[in-house]
Amino acid sequence: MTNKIWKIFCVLTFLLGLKSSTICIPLESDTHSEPSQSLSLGEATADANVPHDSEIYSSFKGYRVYRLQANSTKAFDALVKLHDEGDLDFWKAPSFRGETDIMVNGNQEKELKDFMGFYKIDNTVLIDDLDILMNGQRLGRLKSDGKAMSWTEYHYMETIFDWLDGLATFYPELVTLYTIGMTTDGNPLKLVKISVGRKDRHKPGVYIDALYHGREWISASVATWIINELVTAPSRYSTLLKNFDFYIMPIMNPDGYAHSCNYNRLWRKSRKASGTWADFLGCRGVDLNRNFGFHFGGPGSGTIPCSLIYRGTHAFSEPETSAVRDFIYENRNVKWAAYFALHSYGQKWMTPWGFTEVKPVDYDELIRVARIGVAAIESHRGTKYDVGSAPDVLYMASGGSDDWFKGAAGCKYSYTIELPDYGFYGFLLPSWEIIPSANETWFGISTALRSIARMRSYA
Ligand code: 0X9
Ligand code: ZN
Repeated sequence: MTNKIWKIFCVLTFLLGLKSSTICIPLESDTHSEPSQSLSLGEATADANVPHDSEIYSSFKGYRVYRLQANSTKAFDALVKLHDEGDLDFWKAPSFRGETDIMVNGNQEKELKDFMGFYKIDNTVLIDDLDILMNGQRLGRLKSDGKAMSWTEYHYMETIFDWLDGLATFYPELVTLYTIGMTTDGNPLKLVKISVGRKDRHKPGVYIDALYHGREWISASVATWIINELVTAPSRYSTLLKNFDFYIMPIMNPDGYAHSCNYNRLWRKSRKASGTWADFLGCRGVDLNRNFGFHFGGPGSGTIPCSLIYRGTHAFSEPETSAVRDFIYENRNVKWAAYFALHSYGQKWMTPWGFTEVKPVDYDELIRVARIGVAAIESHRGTKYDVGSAPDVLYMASGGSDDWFKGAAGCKYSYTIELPDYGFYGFLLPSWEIIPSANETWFGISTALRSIARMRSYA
């Protein structure tokens, strides 16, 4: 689509009242403030397998991330309104406590500064030059760069999937690999089961998944680290493996991850076209963590395809989420003991419910176990986490996987973990942080699981 046609659409949608602000969303609107280089990419990205190069990879030159601290209700309410207008990419949405992180380009920066001045909002520049930070983190030039799996760098999904295939071949007693579905772009949804003992017996299940959101790279690295630990050193985890079977899905959103690797590092949603006017604006994908079928459509989920938190047309409308639902249904003889959704960033260990401020009846028990996990993480190298329900420590959001695992799949200990960092790098956590983050996270989860196993209260 040319720039001109894009502008006409932009004006039309504005006149139709589809956007409330004068800042029109650029194409590839997942970032809500996409640099102009990406304008031609709206339709060109259907094939996620095209290798990236510097000409088509979105540049974030002149982009900054601000950290804001609203000190009054008036300022906080204004921030929420700004967030809901959807024109700026809030890396961290306004929460009742804590900070708000917002990414802006040169033009938006002035408006944001006026806004912060007007509402007397304390602020600092968190990331001064996004482009420099991002350039240091580019993956290799080709989608399959032939690299071996490691945790000293981030990897393309092809490397991760090849490694999973290899695990299934080399450890057939321990590892079963499932492809539970295919994405719109034709990528596999791979899930690993790690189990000791008789194959015809089902132990209570622990389900861990990651990378719902394309830009949250650290989550897939942590999930693969956990797989590697369990498979290559099972004797270290004999108590856990005696009590539980592990089901781990390191890349829930392969299409979004590919897009983040190849085109736009800050892509969040999946990549399916909606078949509506929004496709002409280059808006694609669904927020997979708004598409699950437990209180689908409630607060904190978007109705417009251009929204960063677009929930899709109906619950489980997406191949990624319906594949998980079907897998859980097909394995209804498994009692799900615990669920951990790995996201980033912000260092939070969150409980359901996400769709309401009302707490589940067993909230205190969920918090007790979460505190055990968080204490273990902190004991490792001092990393601090917040504990609480999603609305209490972050924001309300409906249609999340954690709510569905608890509310529909009957999994008592259901959590979403926002991995590091706290915000100096945001989504762009450097690769030298992978191993320390993975180590401490797994120490936290495994310690929490030992407590769950001792209680036997998941049944
Ligand atoms: O908004 C989300 O999906 C998660 N945060 S993120 O920054 N990684 O996008 C939090 C989800 C918490 N769970 C629910 N609200 N159900
Ligand atoms: Zn996320």
